[in-house]
Amino acid sequence: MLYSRSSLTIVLLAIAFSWLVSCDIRGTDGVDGAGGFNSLVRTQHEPSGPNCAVCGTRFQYGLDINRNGILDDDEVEGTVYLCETRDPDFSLHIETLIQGGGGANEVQRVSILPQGAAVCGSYRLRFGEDTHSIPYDATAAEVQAALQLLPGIDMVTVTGNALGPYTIEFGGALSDLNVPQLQAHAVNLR
Ligand SMILES: [Ca+2]
Ligand SMILES: [Ca+2]
Repeated sequence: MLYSRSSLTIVLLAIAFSWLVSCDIRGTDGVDGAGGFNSLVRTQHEPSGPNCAVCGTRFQYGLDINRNGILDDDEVEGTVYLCETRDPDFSLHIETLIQGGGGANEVQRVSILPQGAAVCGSYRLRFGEDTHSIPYDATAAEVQAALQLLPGIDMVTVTGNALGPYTIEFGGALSDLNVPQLQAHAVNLR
């Protein structure tokens, strides 16, 4: 995460303090009462969109009016977004491990660099046409499914962990062929 634990704590304390002050101000309505309700904060991953350009974390806070230990939607008093702002220095590195032909299937490897650091975003792989957007933490099976949707690929075998690197062996109609190297496209990772 971009935000260190200490700065995050400061932000949350600031939220809690300003919220408590506002509670005091309207406290004369008597509804909340001196017995008080527990204040709760809930966090959620915020995807790319109008609130965060790429992604981030959504913090919502409020009083547990119905005392169920959960901050329900109708108990939310306010929302704060902490958005990822790291420099877009991620890239896809694609290399050919085994050149296909002469009895060998082509094997290529796709790595997200710096490895293991991405926290959100997506990319596309191009082989004649672009795949749909592949999430930064796609499993090998998801990468394989995305590639096999392309008209130029009927079968590939993808292995590797989520976050990569992914090893891709071309099979099916592309068995034993020297195929073009995959290309990275629309890389939008953080
Ligand atoms: Ca509740
Ligand atoms: Ca090749």
